[in-house]
Formats: sequence, C-alpha cells, structure tokens
Amino acid sequence: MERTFIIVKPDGVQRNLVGEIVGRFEAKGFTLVGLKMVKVSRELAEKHYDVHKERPFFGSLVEFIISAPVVAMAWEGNGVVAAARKIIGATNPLTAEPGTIRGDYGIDIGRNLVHGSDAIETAQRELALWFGSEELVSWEQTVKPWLYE
Ligand code: IDP
Ligand code: MG
Repeated sequence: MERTFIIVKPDGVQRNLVGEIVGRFEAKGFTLVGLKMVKVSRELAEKHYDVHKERPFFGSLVEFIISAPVVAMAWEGNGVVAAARKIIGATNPLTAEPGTIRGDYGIDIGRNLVHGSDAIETAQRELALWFGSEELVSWEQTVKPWLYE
C-alpha cells in the first residue's frame, strides 16, 4: 500500500495545530503508520531539502526547520501521496484554497505549516531518511471495509 511522508513544521507545532493537522488525514481515512516528535539536526534538514540547495531560500528554510521541534509522520492509503498534497494545499498559503491546511491556517510562504512528499519516489526517499524501518508500523484498520470497496 502507498505511503507518504508528512511533517508538521515548527510553526504548526508552536501554534498548537498538531491535532488539527493530524485530524485532517485521520478524518480522510488514511492510516497512520509512523509518528514522532523530532528536534531536527542541521544534517537531516540539509539532506531533506537537498533538492532546494541552489535556491535563494535554502538557508532560511533549513534554519526554520531546525528552529523548534517538528512532528514527522508516515501515512498509508490508496493514492495517499497526491491526496495529501491536496489536503495540504498550494505552497503559498495566500493562494492555497480554503479548506486546505495551508489555505485555512497560513499567510506566509515561509510559514506554511506542513511538508508533504511530492511523488511516490520522493516519499520513499524521505521515509527512509526520517524513519528507521522498526519505527514504521504495519497494521490493518478494522474500519477498512468501510473505507474501501
Ligand atoms: P512544497 O512544500 O509545497 O512542496 P517546495 O517548492 O518543495 O514546496 O518548497 C519547499 C518549502 O520551501 C516550502 O514549503 C516553503 O516553506 C519554502 N519555499 C518555497 N518557495 C519559497 C519561496 O519562494 N520563498 C521562501 N520560501 C519558499
Ligand atoms: Mg516540496
């Protein structure tokens, strides 16, 4: 089953929105298969954002993600990678649709609350970077027949 990697960034944790953000994915029906609070090291931050290392905002992005704890999560379900990106909303919270996490709770592109993997391969890379295999829990939700035909 497909999995994706989600982070509640430091702004989401500081603003007490962890429960709200976790709840969006839970209510959709996706399965939580990994969850931990992390004080991110500079090394992990730079690896995670490696694809952006030539961008002008790379420095501030890394400084921000290491500035306070984050909540890292793995979610599982059919089509979860693309669906999670829709639940999160556009990168800039000002243009993100209402009803999305960023559209409902954010203003500034550098304070957009959540990270979500942008493709299945990215999700696999990010999950391997952030979680040990023993930290990811395979389990069957008893509600599954009510979520999937
Ligand atoms: P995404 O988080 O929607 O996938 P990316 O383009 O992968 O967006 O950028 C990673 C993160 O870098 C964004 O979530 C945002 O926090 C930050 N970011 C992206 N573009 C800008 C920008 O133009 N200025 C400042 N920060 C940016
Ligand atoms: Mg991205």
